[in-house]
Order: sequence, then C-alpha cells, then structure tokens
Amino acid sequence: MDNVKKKIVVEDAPKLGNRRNFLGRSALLGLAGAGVSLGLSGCKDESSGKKNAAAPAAAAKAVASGGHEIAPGQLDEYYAFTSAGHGGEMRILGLPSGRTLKRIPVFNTDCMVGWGITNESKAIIGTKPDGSLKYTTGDTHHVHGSYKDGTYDGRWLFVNDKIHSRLARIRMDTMECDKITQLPNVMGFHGMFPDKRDPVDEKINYTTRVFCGHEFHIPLPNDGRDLEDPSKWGCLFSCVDAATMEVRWQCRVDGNMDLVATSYDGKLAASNQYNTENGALLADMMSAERDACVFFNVARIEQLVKDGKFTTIGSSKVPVVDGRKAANPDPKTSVTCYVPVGKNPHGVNASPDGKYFVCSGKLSPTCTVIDLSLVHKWFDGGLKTERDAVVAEPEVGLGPLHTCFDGRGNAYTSLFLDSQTTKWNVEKAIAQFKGDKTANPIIQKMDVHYQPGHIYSSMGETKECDGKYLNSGNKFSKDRFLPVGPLHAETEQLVDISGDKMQLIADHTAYSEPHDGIIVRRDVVKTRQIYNMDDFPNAVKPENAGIERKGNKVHVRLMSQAPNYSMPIIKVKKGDEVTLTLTNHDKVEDLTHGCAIPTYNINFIVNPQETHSVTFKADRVGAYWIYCTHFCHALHLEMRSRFLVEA
Ligand code: RUQ
Ligand code: CUA
Ligand code: CA
Repeated sequence: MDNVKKKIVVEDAPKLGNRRNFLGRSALLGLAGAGVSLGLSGCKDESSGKKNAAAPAAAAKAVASGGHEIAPGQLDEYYAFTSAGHGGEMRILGLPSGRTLKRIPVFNTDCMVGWGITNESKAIIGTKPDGSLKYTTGDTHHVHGSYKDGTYDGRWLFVNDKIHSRLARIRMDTMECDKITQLPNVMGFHGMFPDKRDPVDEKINYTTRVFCGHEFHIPLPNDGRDLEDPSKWGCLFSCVDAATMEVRWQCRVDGNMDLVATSYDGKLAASNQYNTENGALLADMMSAERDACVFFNVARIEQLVKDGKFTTIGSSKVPVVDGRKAANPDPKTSVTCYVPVGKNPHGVNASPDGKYFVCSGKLSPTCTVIDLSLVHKWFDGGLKTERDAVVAEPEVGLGPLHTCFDGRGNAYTSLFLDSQTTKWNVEKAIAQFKGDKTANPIIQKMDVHYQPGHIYSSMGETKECDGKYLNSGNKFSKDRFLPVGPLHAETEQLVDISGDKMQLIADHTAYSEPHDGIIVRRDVVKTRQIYNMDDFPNAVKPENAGIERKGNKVHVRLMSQAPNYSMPIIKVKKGDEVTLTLTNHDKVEDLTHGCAIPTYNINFIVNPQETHSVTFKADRVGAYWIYCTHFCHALHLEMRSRFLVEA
C-alpha cells in the first residue's frame, strides 16, 4: 500500500526545474502578444503532454504524514464529484485534500463561465419562445458516473434536478454539461442511477440507461384533473437513454420513490419508498409500519414496451408500463417486486460484491439487507413472499440515511439523529438475522459533526471499491468553523477507513448544500486541456471573421488571442439584433479569455480553441468597452474593443 502511495506522490510532484521553463514560456508569450494585432501564424500549440514529475523531498513528507496532507504542488489521489443542492450546480473536489477544483454550472446560471448567458448554454438549459431561459433554478441531489464492466469508464456524470424533474449529463473530458432532459409527468425527481450493463445483451457491458425515481405523486397528467383527490395521483419510474438522453419508458408504481440503485448484472433497478401509503399529509406518510423497496425487472418492462403493452399520459409520447401491484398479480410475469422494509426508509445502496441492496431505515433504527438472488427467485415464482428476500436487518442506530461499503464486507451507515457513522459487517448481520445470538455486526460508531446525510466511499459504487476513504456529508456544522452570520458553512468530513477502525482525518467546509457524491480514482478521469476548434460549427476563423449585416440582424465574428480581440471597433445601429460569436485562437493550456459588455449584461468566457456566442438587442446608443474578464496576460487589462451603437 505504501509503495503505491509513494509511487503516486512521486509521479505527481512538479519538477522544480520545470517551473522556470513554464514561466519562461509565459513570459515569451507576453512579449509576443504585446502591441501586436492578432497574428494567427503566431499561435503555438503548447498543449503537448506537459506532465508533472518528481520532487522526492515533498513525496517523502507526504508518505510520512500518512499521505493525507497534500503539500503545495502535489496532486490528490481522488476526485470527488458532488451535488450542490439548491445551488443547482455540480462540484469537483480533490481528495484527500478537500480542495475545490471546479464548480460546474448545470441548472443555475453562472457569470464566471457565462452559463445561461451564451446561446450554446441556453440551448442546453432550454428556453422560452422569447429566448429567455425556461428555468433559472435547480436542485441537484445525486451525482453518479457511467460504468463499463462494473466500474467507472470516465465518460459521463449524471446529476438530477429535483425542482423541475430534469436529468443532466456532464462530459468528463471537459467537465461541462452537454445535455439536459426533462422527465414528463414527474414531480420531485430525486433518486437516479445509471445501469451497469444491459439485462439481455451480454456485449453491452456499459451504461446505456439512467433510471430516475419520482418522489411527489401528482395527477397523471397534471392538467387540472383530480386536484382534490390525491388517492388518484401517482408516481412514475423513468428510464432515460444515456446516449441520446431521451426518455425511453416509464413505469407506474404504487407509492412514491426516493433513491435509486442498480444491480451489477444489469437486470434490476430499485427505489426505496417512504410513502407506500400514498399519503398527502405527514401523518399519513408515516402511518404504515413498513414501507418498501420496489424492484424493477428491466428486461420484462422493455419486453412489454416492445409488445406495445403500454399507455401514454397526456401529451407525452413516452410509453408507460403499469407496475402497480393490482396489474401484476403473478410474480412470474410481474415487472415489479415490492420488498417490505423498515418504516420510511431513506437511501438504497448496492454492495460492491453485487449481492445485496441495503435500505437505510430513517424512522427505523435498522438497515434492511436484500439479497438480489432472492429477488430474482421471487421473479421466477420461487419465493413465498417478497419479504423473504430480506436476509438481515441489523440495528445500526438512530436515523440511518445512507450506506456505503469498503469492499471488505463492511458497510458504513450515516446516522442523522445520532450524528454518527456506524461501521457494521454484512455477513455477521446476516448470521444474526438467521438466529446466531453470538453474531454482533456492529464494529464501531464514530461521531461526525453534525447530522450526516450522505456518506460515500472511494470507488465505493463500483466493483473496484478500495476501502480507503469515506466522506461524511454533514448537514450542520454549528461550532466547527468561524461563524459567518446566520447561514453556516456545511461540513464534509474525510474518514480513513483503510484500517480496522474508522479515523476522522479532516474537516472541510462546503458551501450549501452538497448532498451526494462519488469518489473516483484519478486515473479514471482523462480530461482534455484544449478544445478542438472544429468541434464548434460556428467557430470564427480568419476567413469569416468580421461584421456581416442582414437587414437589422448583425453578426459580429470575433477572435481572441492574447492580448487582443481581432476587431478594435465594432459598429452597429440602435435596434439591431446583434449576435457576437467569439473564438479563442490561443492554443495554450489555461489561456482563457473573457468577454463582457457593460450595460448589455453580457459576460462569458472562451477556453483555448473554444467558441461561444451571445445574441442581444442593441437598444442603447453610445460607446461601450468590450473587455476581457479573465486574467490572461500581462496586458489583460488592455485587452478591449469599442462597441459603438449609433442612433
Ligand atoms: S437524499 S440526505 Cu436528496 Cu440524497 Cu439523502
Ligand atoms: Cu484576455 Cu484577459
Ligand atoms: Ca411511510
């Protein structure tokens, strides 16, 4: 283990000799750009695999400190991709340092990047007929990655928006959102999980579907009918095609859905249900002693869709299969299996050995372990009751919310009410459930600060689960950090789970309010540093740069290269509809330019070789300085053009 750590650290540390080179290059670039108008021939490609190499002293220090301290210049071992709650974005941290690496705007607008401001991002988020954004709010809860062969393939991340029932996809090479899909007839899209392989086709051993739960039951369709009669309302489990991001099918269930898990064999997806009662009031939702974890037989649902045995709801064309109990009396043909679990359960998580799903109890102090082979047996007609698929129900503590794993047979459950993490052994819990009075599954309880929600471990949602770190996402920080007014920072706590005992090793603050996340080994993630200009059909090149007028529509095609825009003066007339397209011709890693226009509410960036555009009405006459907002060069402040609007 130490060897591995050492190797990683040694490879990472920047070679001190390189710094001079790197700075030298920047300085050179500075001179080349100064006072020179855009000379495209001067573009130099500096993207060529400059990778950091050894600094043995720093490496030795990191190993001595147990590897948890990441000194300046050293890189983290893991990425953590986290949701951001009602901020609507996604975030990337480095672990174990806890450093924030990036905030990815998704359902929110972001004037650093220009997300929600550029035409390209607006098209992804979705617009109203007048061109303004359809929604400007979002609530991201769950982030999961795409799979191949049971582990991350580094291709996509998916994240949900609970408010407007949207699923977003993030490309992992650029770490930018490229698609957003709204689920029809769904309200409160909460849990989400990609599948891990196809249930039927052996060759498809990677993610092709994303399953989405539906928490708040609503009239179907929600067109004014049944307003006074919630007993007629319902919830739909949705399957989105991971590649096209189109909704493939939906399955109507009894009760609601909360979180989602998928099996390693690709055949099952499941969602925990806290409101099997279909209650509209809190007391109703807590009236049943047991709720359920509903399993979906993916192949059977898709066969029904193929056979045309579905309906549609309202104006949606998406096929809807009936997964309610009344429509599925025979297990051998049923598309759903409702396994009773503790009262008002919260998360459902798949163990990395592929054998179990664990529902955390929330109102019950237990976790329910469901054996997937027994769920299959039920679907084959070989199990007496759904409840017989339960193989353990250990008492873990008060307010269990989420469970993660270490790949060595142990589970870790967050306890919201106890403000603790419980470490427990799955096989011992099974032995205890079978009646072995000597079996005690509880290994350790550790305080966290305070009220933990999600808990997730390094590679814990894959068969490469490595049992090194666990992150406890805590909902309250109280006295943990300096107070900053009524709104406190949240806490994320990093726990070393590599030994017999859990060890709290670091706190870091988190801006409200991260929910879930995944911890991904960094070698899985392969980003690109420079865009390919030809990926943008509207890229501005010397041959089409300039101003083109068609009636009152003016297209300004602009290029940037440090420290210049290609046109010093851009003249339009009052009332023109202006589209400004900007391509960054710099081909140097990290050399991003910005583009802001005062009064016109324009602000966005273009990364190396990237193109973005904005469209606006030139409705105010006068002179406006277009300026570069992103520090790019010694002459960054001088990087400006005059935008002149004539009366
Ligand atoms: S839920 S704190 Cu939105 Cu992920 Cu469990
Ligand atoms: Cu270009 Cu700052
Ligand atoms: Ca309930």
